[in-house]
Amino acid sequence: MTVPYTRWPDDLAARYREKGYWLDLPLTDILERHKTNDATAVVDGDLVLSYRQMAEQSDNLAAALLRRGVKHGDTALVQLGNVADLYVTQFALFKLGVAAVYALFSHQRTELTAYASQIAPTLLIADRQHALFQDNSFIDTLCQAAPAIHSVILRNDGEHENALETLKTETATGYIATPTPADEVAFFQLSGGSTGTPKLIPRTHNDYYYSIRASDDICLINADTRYLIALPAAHNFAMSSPGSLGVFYAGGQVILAADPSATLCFPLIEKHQVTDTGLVPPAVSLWLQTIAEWGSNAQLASLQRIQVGGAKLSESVARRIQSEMGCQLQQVFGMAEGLVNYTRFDDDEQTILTTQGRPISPDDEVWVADENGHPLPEGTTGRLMTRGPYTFRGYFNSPAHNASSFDSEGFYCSGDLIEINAAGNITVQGREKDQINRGGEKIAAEEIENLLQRHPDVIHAALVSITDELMGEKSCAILVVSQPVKAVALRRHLRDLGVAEFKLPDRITFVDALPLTPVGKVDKKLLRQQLADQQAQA
Ligand code: OOB
Repeated sequence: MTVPYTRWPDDLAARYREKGYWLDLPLTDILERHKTNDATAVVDGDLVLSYRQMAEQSDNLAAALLRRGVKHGDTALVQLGNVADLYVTQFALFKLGVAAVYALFSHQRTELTAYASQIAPTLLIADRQHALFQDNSFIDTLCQAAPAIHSVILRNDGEHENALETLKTETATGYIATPTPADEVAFFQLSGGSTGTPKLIPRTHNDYYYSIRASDDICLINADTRYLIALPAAHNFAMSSPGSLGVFYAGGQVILAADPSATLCFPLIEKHQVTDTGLVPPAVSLWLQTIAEWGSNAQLASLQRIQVGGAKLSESVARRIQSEMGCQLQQVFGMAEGLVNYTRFDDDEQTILTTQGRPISPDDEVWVADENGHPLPEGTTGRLMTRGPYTFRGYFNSPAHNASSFDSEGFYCSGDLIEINAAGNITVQGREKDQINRGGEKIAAEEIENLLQRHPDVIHAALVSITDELMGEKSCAILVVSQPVKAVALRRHLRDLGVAEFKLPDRITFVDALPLTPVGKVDKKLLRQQLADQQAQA
């Protein structure tokens, strides 16, 4: 059985093949190219894996899963942090032809349950080190929500016969990979979302592989690259822009860090002579602050380039990167749905400092629409519309949401407000989607509003962004309640429901009634304005 997804129309698919974007190769090819290479592929603390070892371990794992009843065409839910096992697992599942959701390590019950109930996985791979999997109670709940799960493989599960460590060492004799066809779903990316339930993005081998190869060219990735992954490794930025898969394609080295803190990353950069990394803007600010406090950037001497994306980088921070960190800046404006824009290293300084770059592909069609979907002239701000050889054509199993996210020609409306200059470079000016971008971590307002409204004392809830110097944006919940309730109790309520910590409101305020627009929707623009006014007065 293949995983259903919305395909590209035949004429576009033919063009993408003709132009050499789609090679009809599965993503397993990335590792296949290097399977006899003894060079280091991943450094994960004291663990160092060569390409050959990664190829062997992923074969072992694939064969062991097959013996446990996992089949080609199945789906899987995987939650692993920034560990080499994530990549071993990913290649094993590509080899088996199992389409997985790679949940972020910060995800909790709500997110995992939502993903599992959408894809009905047969396989769950998780880590005993995650609080949710310390005992079996959540596994039982998850299996109720997703009864097709028949195999549960846990990392750090001692000597258990179904421990990930056990499966990786069960030798695979004569294992032959059976990836899904290159124009089928390879795995699911996670949408930042703007709706009540987190949406899944089917990515095919063909489209993803193209974005990886093309990113490598633009980002100057080669066998000498030593790339530090300090953002969540399962996020699209860290996986493919150029991310781990880009580095593996080129035969370079991935160095893993559990988080982007300077105290953790600076010594890793020095020890492993890291040349490249990708960060979100708040991490850049913290790195700059550390350099200023220590009065030295000596530990970063090997770092040649830094990519910054996920949220808007301010020009003032951008200006400090070259001089204070001693490396070149590349801005990255991407989305898990597909389209990725980069500034190029040979762009003029103004472009690198003040724009979010231009698309990867000559066949990325990007234009700016007004609120009625009509094209706007160059240099005006409006809605980003795009389609292309690696931009998806529909969320998994979401016909209603797809109907409003795409126009009749298959252009995806990302919800970003952008401007495109004469040279084709994009500047992100704002956002129309109901989402908070908390330093690169995305919060769908509706998801949290729904959870807040499940508290017995909450009558109405609105979640909006407030500006924050470090994070860019933080979240504020504005509530109408039936009786006084403490902010701590509301946060506890959200934690009890099991939602990622970064989605908890940073601020909670109470009002008698939420302001409404003339059509009767909550007037979030007014709420944001009122909060900004309050902030200005404080
Ligand atoms: C990346 O992917 P997602 O899916 O977590 O978030 C996409 C959204 C964009 O629609 C935009 O609203 C925002 O994140 N965004 C930026 C930005 N990069 C992403 N907003 C302003 N400036 C930027 N440079 O965030 C992502 C995926 C691949 C590569 C890089 C980032």
